Amino acid sequence: MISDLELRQVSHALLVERGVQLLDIAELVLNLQNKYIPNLSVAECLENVQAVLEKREVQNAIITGIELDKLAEQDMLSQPLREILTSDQGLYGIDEILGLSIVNLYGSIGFTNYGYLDKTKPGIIKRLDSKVGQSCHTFLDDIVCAIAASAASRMAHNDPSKIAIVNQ
Ligand SMILES: [Ca+2]
Repeated sequence: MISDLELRQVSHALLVERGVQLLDIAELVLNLQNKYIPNLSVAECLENVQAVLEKREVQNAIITGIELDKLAEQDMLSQPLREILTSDQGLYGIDEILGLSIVNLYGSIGFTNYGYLDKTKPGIIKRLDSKVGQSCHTFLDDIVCAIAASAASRMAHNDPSKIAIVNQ
């Protein structure tokens, strides 16, 4: 069986390989929370992102989603899935469900943030969403939104004084 350490390293390396740095995700968290939490630092956001990435469920979602994105890019999926993924069809929805499987681990606050990031597409999400060449990020954009939303939720749950304001 793959060890915890190996799975963590592989999932992290996959994010980096696909152009996502943990700092990019931390900046999404900062963007979500800095209007509610005064003096929030990017370091605190990064710490929460790293904690989310420690979970095996999150690592499994990362390696599964990114693998499908890569297979779509390499033309190695059968139809109609290949076409659905390369054109990022809005009605597919399984990419969002995979993201939700991450958000689910962190309580209800994460859902609002997940929806907000998916709709507004700030920072790295926008970059992933703009198609460059043959790149396919159908799953990755939702995974990144979900990690950021989960990190924000984790932060709020760890400090109950922040729950009410974040939930507004
Ligand atoms: Ca997507």
